[in-house]
Amino acid sequence: MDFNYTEEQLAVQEAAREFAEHELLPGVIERDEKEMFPTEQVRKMGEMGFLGMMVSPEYGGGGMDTISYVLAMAEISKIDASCSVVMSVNNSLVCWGLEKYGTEEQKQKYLVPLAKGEIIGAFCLSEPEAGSDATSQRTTAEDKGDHYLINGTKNWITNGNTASVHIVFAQTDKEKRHHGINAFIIEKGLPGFVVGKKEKKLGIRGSDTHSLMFTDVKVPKENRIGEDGFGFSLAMGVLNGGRVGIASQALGIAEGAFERALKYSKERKAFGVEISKHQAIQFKLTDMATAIDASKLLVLRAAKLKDEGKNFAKEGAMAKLFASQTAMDVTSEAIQIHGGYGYVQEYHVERMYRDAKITQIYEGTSEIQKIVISRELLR
Ligand code: COS
Repeated sequence: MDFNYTEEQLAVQEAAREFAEHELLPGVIERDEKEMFPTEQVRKMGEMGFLGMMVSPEYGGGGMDTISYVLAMAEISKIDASCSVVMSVNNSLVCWGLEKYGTEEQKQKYLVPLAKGEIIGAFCLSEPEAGSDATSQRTTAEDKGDHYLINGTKNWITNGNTASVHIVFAQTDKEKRHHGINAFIIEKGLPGFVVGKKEKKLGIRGSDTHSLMFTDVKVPKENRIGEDGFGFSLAMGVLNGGRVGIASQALGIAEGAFERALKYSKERKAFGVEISKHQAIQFKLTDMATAIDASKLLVLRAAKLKDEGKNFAKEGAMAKLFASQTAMDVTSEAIQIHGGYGYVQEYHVERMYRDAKITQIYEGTSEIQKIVISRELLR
């Protein structure tokens, strides 16, 4: 494996770092506290090309590889995971699937503005009773000839209120189980489509998470993605890629907390010396840095396999499983190193600790990643 980044990858990483430090850091504490969606920041991310990084330039995207994407994701996540989740969903779960499986009309109408960041998208798979058990979709899509009628409820939808375009999964033929599931492009504002309550969350509090209700929502047939019954395959394929993005988000959160802890340990004095001179702190920093490097290698391996068009489901799941645990461990230790200061807002690490937790839950819990990995191992 080549560990050298290309000039272009380094330039993307640098641009993301600068952007995060100058545009995302100011106000990040307030946005978290007040649960404010980062409207202006997301608009700028769109202008910078961060919302459609891997989409071909033909459809308004940056035409970049997955390595560039994960490097940028990590940089944005170092500062503000509420912004990087918007980026992750738009790039991995919405744009990628539309580009790969959408019709030319769907791409022109939806992918182009999504890739340019003029609008943002949402991925609506989870339901009140179907999170990990994603084949048990209760939302129905009744085939009415030239259109489908959608009925049901979706839960914990990132970008739920802000998105203009929702990729919604629904069961058309229950007899066929997951082979009867379809994916639809549903525009916000269609009659019968209601955005439910905004969730109050432990972390990523700037992001906009809602339940969505569909009552007899009429969706034209041309808004189905792929052949009849292709929806579940689409969801699984898209989530494989999404998990690499979330792994890089977890990596970035861990890196951000580590950088702050390292800096603080060289400034703060206790017992007459900087705390970095104490072996108790040195060992913590060592464990944090080692786990971060291991996470980075797993993330880059998965990204590289994806770029090479090889199967990366197991490697992506491993990256997410390990990097999300690393984010939990490193943010916790970063607080410990900061002591009392770590427990209060202005040192940032308490927010990172809260933000880290979701990386073990969304786009497949750690337990689901273990299912994906073990099935591949035992295949
Ligand atoms: N990549 C590609 N295809 C996959 C896959 C993966 N990682 N995991 C499962 N599949 C396919 C299987 O090959 C099978 O297809 P076929 O019947 O055509 O062979 C289909 O999906 C169903 O799989 P299976 O029969 O194993 O179903 P199970 O219900 O036992 O398990 C899991 C499916 C648990 C893997 C699936 O429901 C899952 O990934 N759940 C988590 C969903 C998730 O991430 N939710 C978060 C929502 S977005 S925030």
